[in-house]
Amino acid sequence: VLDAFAKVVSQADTRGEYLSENQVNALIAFVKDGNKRVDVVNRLSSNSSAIVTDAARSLFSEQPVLVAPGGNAYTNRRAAACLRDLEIILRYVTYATFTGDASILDDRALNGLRETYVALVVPGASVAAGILKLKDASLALAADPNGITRGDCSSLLAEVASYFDRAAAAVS
Ligand code: PEB
Repeated sequence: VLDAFAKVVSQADTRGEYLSENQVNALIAFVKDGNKRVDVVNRLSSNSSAIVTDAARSLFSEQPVLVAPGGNAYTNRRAAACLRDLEIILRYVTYATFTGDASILDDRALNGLRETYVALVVPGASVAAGILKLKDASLALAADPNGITRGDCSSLLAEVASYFDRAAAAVS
């Protein structure tokens, strides 16, 4: 598991070089925007159950076959597994957002996930649709200017979006 600092250090070490000025400047920007990053993580974490249940409800209403008899999320046990999966993805996205690096998401959640779903006959495209619903709700929450000093969060929000896109691409 890497973070924004460890990643740059390990890349420099592989080349046997000092950190470049560009790399140092990128890390200074990372530190300067640290409060925004932590605020976004807090918002997503403290609203996680609403984000997840809304995403699942919306997915099931768009794709009712999932919860109809014979559907992959049919029976309470499977519907619960589906909610749990979305919760896990959201949690790892918050970790990646916090560390500023996708490696924890890749290594601990996405690696082998497609194969797991194929083996379980879980429809990957539907999981991806659910993840994109998590993304939309999360970005709306993260960008909500209420109760917070306004600032430019565009690059941070693009980064958060990229973690959801990465997760959706990994299963679809
Ligand atoms: C991944 N999901 C399921 C299983 C595993 C995962 C390992 C099998 C074991 C179990 O049921 O607990 N676990 C999950 C994950 C990590 C992990 C992401 C990462 C660290 O450890 N079914 C649908 C929807 C979708 C869904 C489209 C969006 O129709 C999910 C939710 N996942 C789903 C379902 C099951 C499952 C298991 C329904 C149960 C399948 C079954 O038992 O038949």
